[in-house]
Amino acid sequence: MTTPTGDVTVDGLVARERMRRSTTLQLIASETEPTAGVRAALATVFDAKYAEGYPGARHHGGCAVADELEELAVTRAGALFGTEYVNVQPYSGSAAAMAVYAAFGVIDDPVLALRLDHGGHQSHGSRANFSGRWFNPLHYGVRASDERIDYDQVRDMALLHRPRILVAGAASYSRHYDFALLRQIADEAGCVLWVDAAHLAGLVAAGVAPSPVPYADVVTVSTNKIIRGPRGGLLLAQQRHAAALSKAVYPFVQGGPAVNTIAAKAVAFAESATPAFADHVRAVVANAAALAGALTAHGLRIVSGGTDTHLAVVDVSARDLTGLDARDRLEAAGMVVDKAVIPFDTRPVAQGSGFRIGTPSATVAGLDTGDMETLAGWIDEALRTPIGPRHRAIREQVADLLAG
Ligand code: DSN
Repeated sequence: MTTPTGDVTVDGLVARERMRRSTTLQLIASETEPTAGVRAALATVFDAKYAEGYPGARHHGGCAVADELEELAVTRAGALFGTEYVNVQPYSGSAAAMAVYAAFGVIDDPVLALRLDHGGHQSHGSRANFSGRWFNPLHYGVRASDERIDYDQVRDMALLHRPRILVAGAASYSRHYDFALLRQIADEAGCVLWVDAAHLAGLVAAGVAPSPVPYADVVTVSTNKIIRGPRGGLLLAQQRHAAALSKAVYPFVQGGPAVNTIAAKAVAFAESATPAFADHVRAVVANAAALAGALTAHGLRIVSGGTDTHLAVVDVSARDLTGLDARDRLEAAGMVVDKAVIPFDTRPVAQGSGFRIGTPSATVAGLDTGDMETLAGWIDEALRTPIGPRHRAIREQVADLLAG
């Protein structure tokens, strides 16, 4: 329960959103629930503090406590991920991404990343994003045969185009990466290896996915996906890149950091180092595998045949549905997902032929692998018919499940 704002209109919207979140199932792969400690840290007096610069070298006065806080967050993140350089100031994963471009690239440099329609992210060279407008985007893809990254194509393109930055990491790719091979390719091509671990970082912190830290020049993280932290970003890098990255974050990309968010990140990093968090993440991954397996048993195709992570992309083209139709039918039945494109999709991005599911929020809500079988049945049923009474009935069953 949050403290009322005193603004009746805003409080009304907060109440409605709380009701929506507690009575429907959040299966959006990039969402989790911040912990109570994280939410408490966000609402502290640190939200008033200006602290442009870095500990010991601030533009503003009165930063001694803020310095201690930032150093604490840096130390905790360094220990959690085993990295030399940490920057806790990025406002978001996208702001951290922009700092990577600023630190390592100049306008028009070639940047090689996973195709957006194969699961990549808009900050990896979408023409609608600064990365595709100010840099020269080149894209590798997944193989048609197994929908896994085509590392031969990565190498061929890297050697042909000699990009400034090779990017790994994605928004909708459910398989582990071969970071050692990516490092080898980056060395052969003489480029920087940037791993966008926005989605992966929580899995890495819990030890359930390979860490990019030993291999990448720089790793970007979102602290609000599987990590149950505040909405924000994080940079991890080799020490030799410290000066370039620090200057890129502040003052090139950002002004004063959100000090209350840094407090919440410090809380989240400590919580993410506990055995309880590792157990939680193992349950997230087990739930994703169970849900993907149960959906397959209902005849739905999972892109790449399954998942190693917290997310999966479900192909609905055989049901003669678009991803948008699927999203709407599922939401009517109380299950909130994202529409998605599938590799080699023939439909426009605005519709797509699939939907993306993720299990972090459902796992926080207490659901287990047995519940995933139930969900798969509801998903299958909700996809079969246009929105109607059966969707409302499933929605009530979802609410009952969440009410425990
Ligand atoms: N919005 C995030 C996601 O849904 O994956 C990416 O930034």
